[in-house]
Amino acid sequence: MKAYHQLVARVLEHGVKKENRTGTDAISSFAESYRVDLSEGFPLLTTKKMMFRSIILELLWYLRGESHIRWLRDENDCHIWDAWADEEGNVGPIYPVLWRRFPFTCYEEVDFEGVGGAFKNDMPTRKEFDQIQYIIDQIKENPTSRRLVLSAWHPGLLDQMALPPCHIMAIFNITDGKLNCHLTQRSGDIALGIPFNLACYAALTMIIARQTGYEPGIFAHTIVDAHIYENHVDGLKKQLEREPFPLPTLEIADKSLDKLSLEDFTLHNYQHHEAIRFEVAV
Ligand code: UFP
Repeated sequence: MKAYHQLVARVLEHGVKKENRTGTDAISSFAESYRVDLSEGFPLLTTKKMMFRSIILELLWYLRGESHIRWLRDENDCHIWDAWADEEGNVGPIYPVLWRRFPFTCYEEVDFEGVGGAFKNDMPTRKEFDQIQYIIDQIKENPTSRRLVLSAWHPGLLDQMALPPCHIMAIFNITDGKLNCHLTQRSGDIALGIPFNLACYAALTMIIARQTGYEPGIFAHTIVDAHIYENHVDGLKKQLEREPFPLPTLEIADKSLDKLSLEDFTLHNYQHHEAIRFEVAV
């Protein structure tokens, strides 16, 4: 995939060395973006082996709405979130909770039968909002909407989260009969995180397209702090020398959103180069 290789090359060329909260320095470039056309295939990198199973499991876990990783870790033997969870597997109100049960306070007026008759008062009540279902419903009812926003940034809950969300806002958009998605990411690890994030949101766009009857269109990605950790530079340079294979395709079963499981995702013709080991900066 050219777009990813060009992104890596740009950050290597223009990035400047920056300290960060991890012990490993990185070279960072501000506000990088790229786009891929989902009609050309499923954007899973071919110049290194990608963990397709983990990508889909992580996405299915996001869609479950839970504040712990027990389904991922214990039932599916997938350990990508272990480093951020406590022993019981709790990670707090991160993506799954924010996507499916975004907590908020509602100040609607409530009628009371009081002495002297009915009166109105504003009584704050706690509610939860399913952003994914909202987006699906809105696409069906109002496909020209420019308000198809999935937000994972909740300032009031940051101190309860294992890791403040990195991919913080996805905006879906129907143009020319196709479902596009633009993702804003506040911080992106180019070697490890970005290939995962790209494949995850491409699959999410395909799921939502399937649920609403549209063809998937463009996935566009803006990464505000796009960085390459110093110990990833050699691996990425090696990866840039590899010739990409044609993209695989992803087939998703025609099922309702909450019935989807790993077996419903079939990857066809995934040809890839061998894996490259990159250390995670925790
Ligand atoms: N990171 C990603 N994508 C993710 C994710 C984390 O690139 O989906 F969860 C990387 C970005 C950064 C680190 O290198 O993890 C998070 O650190 P910080 O919160 O300091 O930005």
